[in-house]
Amino acid sequence: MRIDTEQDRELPSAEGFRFAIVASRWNDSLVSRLIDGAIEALKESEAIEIFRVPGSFEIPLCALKAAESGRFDAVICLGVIIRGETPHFDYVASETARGINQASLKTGVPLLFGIITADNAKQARARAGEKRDNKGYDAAIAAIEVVNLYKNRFKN
Ligand code: DLZ
Repeated sequence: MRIDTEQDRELPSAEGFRFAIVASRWNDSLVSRLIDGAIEALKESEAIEIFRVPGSFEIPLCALKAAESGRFDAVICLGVIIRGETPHFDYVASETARGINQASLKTGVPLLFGIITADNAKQARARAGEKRDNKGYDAAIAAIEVVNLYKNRFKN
C-alpha cells in the first residue's frame, strides 16, 4: 500500500540538486533497471554521479564516503538481495539496511533505501519494472521529496 500517488499531489523538482547513486553489481540485470528507474525520476537534475560496488554489503561504506564528500544533496542506494538456501541473505540484508541508516544519521545527508529484498527472482523482477513498480524510481522520488523538504523547512 502507498500513502499517495503521483496523481494525488504535485511532485517537487530535482532541479539544482546533486545526487549520488550507489549501486551493487550482484544481480546486475535487475540493478541496472533500478539505476534506469532512478535516472528517469531524476531527469531534471544535471548532477548525477554513479558509483558501483561488488555487492549490497559494500553499499553502506561507499554511500558513507559519498555523503561525507559534501558533493551530494542525497545518496540513493540501489541493490537486489535474493534469498538463497543459507542464512547469508539475512546477514547481507540486515547489515545493508543498518549501515545505510547509520551513515545517513551520522552525516545528516539523506540516504535512500532502494534495495530490493526478495524471496525469489520473480518477486525481485516485479519490483524492477516501470515507474512506481521500480524501486530505483521510488527511491529517487523519495530523495527529491526529502531534499526539497530539508532545503525549504530546515535552512541553516
Ligand atoms: C554473497 C552474496 C549473496 C549470497 N547474495 C547477494 C545478493 O543476493 N545480493 C547482493 O547484492 N549481494 C550478495 N552477495 C554479495 C555480498 O553483498 C558481498 O558483496 C560479499 O559478501 C562480499 O563482501
